[in-house]
Amino acid sequence: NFKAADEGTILKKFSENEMECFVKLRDDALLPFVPGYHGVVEKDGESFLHMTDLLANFNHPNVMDCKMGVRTYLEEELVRARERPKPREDLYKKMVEVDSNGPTPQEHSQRGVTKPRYMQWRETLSSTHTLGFRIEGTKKHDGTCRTNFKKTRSKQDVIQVFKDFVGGDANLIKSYLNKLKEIRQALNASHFFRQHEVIGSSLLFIHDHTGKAQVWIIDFGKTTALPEGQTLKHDVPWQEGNREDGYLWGLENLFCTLESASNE
Ligand code: 4IP
Ligand code: ADP
Ligand code: MN
Repeated sequence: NFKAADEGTILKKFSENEMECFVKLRDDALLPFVPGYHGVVEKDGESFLHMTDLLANFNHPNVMDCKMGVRTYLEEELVRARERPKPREDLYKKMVEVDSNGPTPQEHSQRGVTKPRYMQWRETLSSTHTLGFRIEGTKKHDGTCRTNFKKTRSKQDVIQVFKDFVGGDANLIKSYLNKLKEIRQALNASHFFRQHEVIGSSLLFIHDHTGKAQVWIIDFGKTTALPEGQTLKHDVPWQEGNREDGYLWGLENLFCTLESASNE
């Protein structure tokens, strides 16, 4: 999905929706917290979004991707699956790999699960439903990657992953907490945030051995504008039809979780 580009920049596979978000973010309070956007680029017959490489100012960075919100799929995907269910074998296989008892007897016999069914299963297995965010993956300075967080659900489990991620450095946790405060302020001031359903977006945590730490808002592939005049609160429960994403509730829980980690 990504390609290297000129010094300090990267290319991400083009998405119309994500491009529109980057354009709207150009004059929004969130601009300082999203990757710099440098337009659309064609390469080898494919289109890409050209953006700043957030890792460029670090040496041997440690990176963590936290997917925000209580819901990770669009309401329209739910409607589609209900009207015209399309069981997918790839998602069935991913489910069985984690838990052979995950699929229902019917799903086993058809060797397929629908996309929202798979996404909901992922949400309840991880901390998405209980905390409003989940850890997707980490990459440490030594190159080791971890993506086996599908069952990381309890607050205590999340605390442990964060403590390991910062190598037990409480100052790094404090720096991250300050960054999250800045992001919360920017979200509260953002018109873009009020007017969009933010689904599948992540906070990208980056630090290195110098103690430098940053948090970025990334991935607007499924961030969708609401109808004119409509806004979201982002901190109330989702019920089908209200399009709420639980982003601010998740941010609050993430903040409390990091505070607990820094006090341990
Ligand atoms: C993936 O599940 C992620 O949720 C993807 O989201 C999602 O892509 C995939 O849906 C889904 O299979 P795992 O993480 O368990 O592998 P992201 O790209 O944000 O990680 P979408 O297109 O929903 O963003 P499909 O339909 O692409 O398979
Ligand atoms: P996808 O839509 O495929 O999920 P994301 O935008 O979430 O793509 O990016 C996937 C991963 O790529 C992130 O977890 C992060 O590690 C890396 N990444 C994304 N954007 C950037 C960026 N601007 N600079 C550096 N790394 C990035
Ligand atoms: Mn993503």
